[in-house]
Amino acid sequence: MFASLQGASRAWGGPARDEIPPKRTTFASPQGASRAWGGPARAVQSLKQTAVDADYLPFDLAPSKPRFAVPHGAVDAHCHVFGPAERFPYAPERKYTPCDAPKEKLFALRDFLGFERNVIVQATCHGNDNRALVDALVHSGGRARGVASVSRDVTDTELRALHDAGVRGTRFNFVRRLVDFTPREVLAEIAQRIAPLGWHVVVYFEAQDLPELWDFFATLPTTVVVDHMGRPDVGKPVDGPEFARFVRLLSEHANIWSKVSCPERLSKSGPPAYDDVVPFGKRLVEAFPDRVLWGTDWPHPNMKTHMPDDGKLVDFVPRIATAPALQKKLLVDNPLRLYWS
Ligand code: 0GY
Repeated sequence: MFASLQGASRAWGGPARDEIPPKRTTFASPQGASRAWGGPARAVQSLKQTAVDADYLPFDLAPSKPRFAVPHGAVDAHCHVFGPAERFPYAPERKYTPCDAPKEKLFALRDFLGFERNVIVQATCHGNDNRALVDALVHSGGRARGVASVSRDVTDTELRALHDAGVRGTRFNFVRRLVDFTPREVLAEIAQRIAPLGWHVVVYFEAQDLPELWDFFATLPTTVVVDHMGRPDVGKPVDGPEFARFVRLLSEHANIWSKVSCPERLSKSGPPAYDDVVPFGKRLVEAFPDRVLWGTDWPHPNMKTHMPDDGKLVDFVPRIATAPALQKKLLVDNPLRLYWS
């Protein structure tokens, strides 16, 4: 078993086991820390800046090969790159410090799982510093597009440079454990700035916050893509009022899309099947076949219960998109239309 796990790891180019720091005493960037040495005070500060969170789970080193063969041209439309911290330090205002998850590992995983392209989404641990994202995009050979985070101070020149690198959207995050509050008028201003570039807005929020956010989403001037089905409580019925509200958001607003991603975050029944998430994803794929996207969410930041096997996540797709025509829309046609046309 162990031998085959190692083999699988080598097959997709995953990190050697000793590249993933053990929990608790590890550092995303020990070299960076030592270079920053300037006496005890600076050393302590530097180590604090790069210490991986004690409860942070590293990504799976040896995912299984999916049984589901994704259609030709498939896009993993939600994934991240983290660091390496030595080159691309994490943001001072971040709420968590992950293990490095660099572009080389992401591209190797893409190939191992059978995907052709990635959409890389800026994560909060990098704040509005999009350098790691841009570096991944420009080294992807045109096979990655990005969703950046920008502040209201971003210049038109900076926006143009992000566009030229392959950015096609900006992300507004409303999840309290991940970000500090940004006033709606600031976000509205940013949306007005990016709209002329043909970009869209990606929003991440918890289901219970949708009533309060509804009017803001309804007035956004761009396509709006909701992360992870609006994070439903899958312990509640798929026909219940909470998920019905989310379905109504998409029914009433033809510019709003949803990612049908992250069964591993939403499930209470757990891996590898994530059975309780299936009805939610299936409902959206069947009701809005032209406005759904799917992604691995690699490297799965802030998972607390378990780290998913990315191969098994791919095998989840045909359970929510049961017909080949739906699978092609979800994995190929929709992401190509939004990010590559
Ligand atoms: C995700 C989910 C999470 C993290 C972030 O930007 C982020 O830090 O999105 C999460 O913790 O739920 O999509 O990666």
